[in-house]
Amino acid sequence: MVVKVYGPVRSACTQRVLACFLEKKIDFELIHVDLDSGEHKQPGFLLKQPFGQVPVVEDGELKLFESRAIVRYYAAKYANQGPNLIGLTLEERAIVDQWLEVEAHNFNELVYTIVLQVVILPRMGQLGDMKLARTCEQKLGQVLDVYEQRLSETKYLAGDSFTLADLSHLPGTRYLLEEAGMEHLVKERKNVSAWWEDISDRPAWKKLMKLADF
Ligand SMILES: N[C@@H](CCC(=O)N[C@@H](CS)C(=O)NCC(=O)O)C(=O)O
Repeated sequence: MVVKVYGPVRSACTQRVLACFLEKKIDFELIHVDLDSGEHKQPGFLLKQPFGQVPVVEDGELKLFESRAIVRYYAAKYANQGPNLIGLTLEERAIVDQWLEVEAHNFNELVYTIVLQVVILPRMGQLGDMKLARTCEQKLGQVLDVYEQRLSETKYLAGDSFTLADLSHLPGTRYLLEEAGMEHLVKERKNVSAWWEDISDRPAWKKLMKLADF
C-alpha cells in the first residue's frame, strides 16, 4: 500500500520522513500542504494534525504525525528492507535513540531558531532578530564541538553505520549551510565536515534534493 505523506517537499520535517522512505524504498504519495496560505491551520488539516504542523502520514488505518516518530516506526517496520537504520541489538538501538534525541533537543532547536530569524522571517518581509541568531550560532558551535569529538571516535553518530541519527540531521544542516549561510560551522570542523560530505552524498538524499528542486 502506498503511504500518503502530507507536507511540502521543501519543509525540513517533511524531508526527514521522505529521506527515510527513499532510503528504505517505501512507496509514498506526497500530498502538498500550502503553508503560505495557512492550509495547515484549517479545520480539515487539524483533524489530521491537531497542532497544525506538517508532516502527517496516513497508511491505511494508521495516522501518524511527528517526523521522528514516523521515521522510527518505518525504520523498525522495514528493518530488513534497505539499509538498517535503527541498529541491530537493543544497545545499538539505544545509541541511535540517544543521538536522535540530541538532534531534536540540542541541534534542531538552535538550527530552527537561526533559520527562522535569518531566512524565513526576512523572506516574509519581517526583520529577523540577528542578536538571537548570533547567540544560537555560538551555542550551536558548542554542540558541534561535541559532534566533532564523537565523530573522531566513530564514522557516524551512532556508530560505524549510517542510521536515523544521521539521517535526521540532513534537512536542518542543509538549511543551515545553503540558506542561512553558516557553512563555517561545518567546514571548520574536520570530522563534522567529512561526515556531512558523506551523508549528503547518499543517493536517497540526492534524489530528494532533485524532487525538491534545490
Ligand atoms: N516536531 C514536529 C515539528 C513539525 C514542524 O515544526 N513542522 C513545521 C515545518 S518543518 C511546520 O509545520 N511549520 C508550520 C507551523 O508550525 O505553523 C515534527 O518533527 O514533525
